[in-house]
Amino acid sequence: MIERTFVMLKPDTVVRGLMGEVLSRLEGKGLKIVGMRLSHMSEAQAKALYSAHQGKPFFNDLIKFVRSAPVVVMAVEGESAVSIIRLLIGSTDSKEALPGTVRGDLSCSKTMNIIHASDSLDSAQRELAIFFKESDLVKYSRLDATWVY
Ligand code: FUP
Repeated sequence: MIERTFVMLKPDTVVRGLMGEVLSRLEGKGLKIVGMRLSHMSEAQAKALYSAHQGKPFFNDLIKFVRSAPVVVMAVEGESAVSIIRLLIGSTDSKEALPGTVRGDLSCSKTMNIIHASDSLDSAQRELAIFFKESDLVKYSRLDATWVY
C-alpha cells in the first residue's frame, strides 16, 4: 500500500552539512518527497511532535536540541513508506544502529541522531498535521513509478 509519512532531518544534519547525503538515501530508495520545508521549529511544534516523551528525563534536552538550529520537515510517500523508512534510518541509539542505516553510518549519539520518521501510520498523520496543511503538498509522479519495460 502506498503510505504517506512524516520525516524530519534534525538540526545536527543541517549544521553538519549532511542534508544532501540523507535526502539522497531517501530518493535513491525510491521514496517520493511531496512536501519539504527548512525552518526553525517553534516550541509548540517541538512539544507536540514529542508529546509521547513529555515528563521523561531527556525531554527538555530533546526540545532544546530540536530547536537549536533549523530542521527539514518532509512529507514522504511510497510503498510501505513507514516501515521502509524506519528500516533505512536504523535504531534510535546511533551507537546501536547497524552500518548501512542512516544513523548507523552518520551518528554516534542517541539525541543527535540525524533523522526522525513516524513509527506508524497513525503517528504519521498526527505528525504531518503539526507541520503541513494538505495544500502545502504537491502531486507528481516519479519516473520510476511509471517506468514500463
Ligand atoms: P525514534 O522513533 O527512533 O526517533 O525514537 P523515540 O521516539 O524513542 O525517541 C525520540 C527521540 O528522543 C530520539 F530520536 C532521541 C531522543 N531520545 C533521547 O534523547 N534519549 C532517550 O533515552 C530516548 C530518546
